[in-house]
Amino acid sequence: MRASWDIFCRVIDNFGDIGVTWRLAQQLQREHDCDLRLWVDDLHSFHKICPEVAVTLAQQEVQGVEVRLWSEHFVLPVDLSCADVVIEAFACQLPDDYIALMQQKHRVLWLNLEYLTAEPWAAECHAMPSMQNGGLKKYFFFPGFTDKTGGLLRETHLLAQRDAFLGVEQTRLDYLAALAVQVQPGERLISLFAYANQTLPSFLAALSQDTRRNRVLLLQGPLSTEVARWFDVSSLEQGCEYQRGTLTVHCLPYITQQQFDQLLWCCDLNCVRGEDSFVRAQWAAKPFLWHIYPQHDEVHLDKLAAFLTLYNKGLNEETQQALTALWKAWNQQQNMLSAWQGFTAIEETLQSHAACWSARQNKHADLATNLVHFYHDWL
Ligand code: TRH
Repeated sequence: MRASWDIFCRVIDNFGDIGVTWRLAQQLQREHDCDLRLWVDDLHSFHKICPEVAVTLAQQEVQGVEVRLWSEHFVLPVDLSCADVVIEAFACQLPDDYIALMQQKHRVLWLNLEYLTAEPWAAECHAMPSMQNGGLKKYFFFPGFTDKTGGLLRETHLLAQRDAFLGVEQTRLDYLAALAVQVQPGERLISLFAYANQTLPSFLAALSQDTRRNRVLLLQGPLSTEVARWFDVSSLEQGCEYQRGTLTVHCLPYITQQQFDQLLWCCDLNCVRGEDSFVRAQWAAKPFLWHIYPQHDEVHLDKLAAFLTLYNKGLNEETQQALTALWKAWNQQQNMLSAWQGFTAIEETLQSHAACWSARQNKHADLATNLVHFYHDWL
């Protein structure tokens, strides 16, 4: 009998919550023969990264996954049954009526899928139960970078698909041509996906005064206004390119998650943010620059430092310092010029390190597999 899984996702303010839960829902359904229902409270955000989603339908099937619209004070359909496994993504607070269903069903595995962090305390809290009303237990499930955590989202064939894509240069050129991007010989191709960042002008200046030409592919998001201002134009037109010095910038449309992965595979440096693109950049096995989701009291800087402590292992002192300086400048709005020069000096080392990191992380069981194993052990 196939196990039924409900994943509840509340879109906070960007795409990561739906980005993570949509990938997870697809993988559980495709690779682990689960019956999936993905509950999302914002179909408009979902539609931007998955155009097949119809924003007007409260219930629909997308790529084999049942997608249901929910909201905070959601009245459950009368015939709704509770799933065998319920994933409350990022502590999104399940509807009270659904919790009542769980209490009636009694035997239901309730998991809180936490945000990804490399901080050591996550491994200590991973898989810990917390007693809830009505005799229910909720388990805290922490993604992570070691076997003591829930692992990272990684579809079974992802790295093989990456290698096949990059194995034929024409595939890469065709992908870029479809985005109206022609890379010139010797250019560094950079994807840029970040939050609003005061140090963006200094980053663009550094890229425009470089000894090597830089071609930046700008993803949809808050940076385009600032980039337009830096080029002294009112807005960036998709399909156009903007040049200053050794810098050329293209503004991309919204692309699907699969296209997003392929973009990261094409580039020489990936500037990513949040959680999902941060993980996908690691599977792209290219040097990357992470703009962490800013939090109050700068607690996000502890998360950043914890990841760098892990990632820097195996790099010599000079490389560690240069990488840390670049990430620090980007995340703490410091001038990027000297940090960028430091990065270009260690770029080759980082290219081989990124490949090693991806291969090392690939040795850990992935998040979906760990969730399914956790369920089977719990039964
Ligand atoms: O969008 P984000 O900033 O999401 C953030 C993080 O998840 C953060 O942890 C969370 O606290 C906050 O939301 C509420 O960054 P992230 O995590 O990289 O998710 C972006 C997703 O959007 C990722 O799956 C890639 C996808 N994407 C596309 O597929 N196509 C696009 O064109 C764009 C711009 C994004």
